[in-house]
Amino acid sequence: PANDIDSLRRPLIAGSEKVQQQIIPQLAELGNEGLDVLMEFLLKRRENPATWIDGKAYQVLYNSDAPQAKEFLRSCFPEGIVPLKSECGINYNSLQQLLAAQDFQAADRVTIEKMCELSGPTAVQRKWLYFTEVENTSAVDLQTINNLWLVHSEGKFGFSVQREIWLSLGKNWENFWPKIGWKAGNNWTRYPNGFTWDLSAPRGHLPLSNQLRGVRVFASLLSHPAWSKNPE
Ligand code: UYC
Repeated sequence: PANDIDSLRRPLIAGSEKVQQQIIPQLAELGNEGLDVLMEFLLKRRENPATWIDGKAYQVLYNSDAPQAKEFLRSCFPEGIVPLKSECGINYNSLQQLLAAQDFQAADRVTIEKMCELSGPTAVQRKWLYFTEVENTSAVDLQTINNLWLVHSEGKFGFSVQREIWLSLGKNWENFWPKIGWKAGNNWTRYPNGFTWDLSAPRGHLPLSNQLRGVRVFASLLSHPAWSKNPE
């Protein structure tokens, strides 16, 4: 295995994203020595904002039973690899943990809850949002939620991904919904079991926004200044 490790270590550090993506699961299969390489990799990159490649490496360690991996994460990344910044005193640990575990369905529920928390107690009670509340939502908090989704989904899921697709289709909802798997022909995808709760879903499939009360809330979210400003 020493040979295998050496032949994987270099391309993990210097290779393209595509190469890195292939190497991470190979290292995961090599036991403790593979985990050591992933830990070294994460530490080396920790000065830079986390990408979905960091997410992949982190998830291997997070989902491993190895005591050394648990101890490493506890001491070096106790809150994960995305800074859980909030202007509203909101705790994003549960969302971080569900996404690290790739439990996208539970993460989607928590995302809806956190969005309501961000708008205050009346929205929490109501369990859904007015578009005016979304317009006034903290950009810092939206970026935190979005970064968690991006980093833990190979860059496939998140509001910014949905925004990019929506803009590329000239904000045409009838083209947008089928593109992200929310509608097929005349049929809305049924909540929750019609949706695809893993990475085989189309880009932009998650997180969900209920369209029952119209598109205005989702339009506000996708138009929020958070997505055109640089991260703070
Ligand atoms: N649901 O169909 N949705 C719910 C979606 C629609 C409906 C929740 C998404 C169309 C009802 C989430 C789509 C529609 C409820 C989503 C979708 C509809 C409900 C839970 C594809 C009928 C029960 C959170 C666009 C034609 C609750 C929440 C209620 C729930 C998401 C029906 C996350 C992306 C137009 C009856 N749907 N929703 O908001 O509000 O309750 O009555 O979008």
